[in-house]
Amino acid sequence: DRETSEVAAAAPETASFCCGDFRSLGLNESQAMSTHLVYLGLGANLGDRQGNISQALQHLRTQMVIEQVSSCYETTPMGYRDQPDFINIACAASTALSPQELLHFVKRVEQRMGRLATFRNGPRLIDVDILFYDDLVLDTPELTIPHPRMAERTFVLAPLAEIAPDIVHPVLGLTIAALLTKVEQQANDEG
Ligand code: PH2
Ligand code: MG
Ligand code: MG
Repeated sequence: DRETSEVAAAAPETASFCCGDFRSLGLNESQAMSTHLVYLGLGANLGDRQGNISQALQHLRTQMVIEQVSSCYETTPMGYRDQPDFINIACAASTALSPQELLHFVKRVEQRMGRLATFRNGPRLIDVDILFYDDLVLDTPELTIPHPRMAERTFVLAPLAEIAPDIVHPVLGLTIAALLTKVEQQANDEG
């Protein structure tokens, strides 16, 4: 149209690098972008917990740029309680992997680090969970994004609130800071 051709005429060198055409190719904004901003939650409660977290971050760096890392939180186990305390962190990363590729990649990292299958919520050398993938909402038998239990989990929300308090959960419509306040109030109410 007129407006875009004027812009192109005014800046011919940059026009060829512009990605303004993606809609005509049938792509939405996120599909057209080559990288995606993802938030991951990491946890460890066996062995050298701190070392396992650092090692997992090193593995993750082979397929993503780690943009932000929270501090380490020592947390009491939720779900199944008769196990050692966890160290939990959250990180933000940019990656070109699709959601399914990312899931398979983090599973490979867990396996390469020697994680054995135990039971649901049981102890582990390392756990890497996908919390957010851009503002994608996905629900398949294999993968649910945002992480379906994150809003109940202080051990996820506290580290995440440190690096991304203002991002809005795309399903619940609340910020991470607000979700953390809520879960803390619930814990207080329950005594
Ligand atoms: N992970 C679980 C279950 N319970 N509790 C804490 N404190 N930290 C965790 O990472 C954790 C948990 C399932 O993945
Ligand atoms: Mg988990
Ligand atoms: Mg997991």
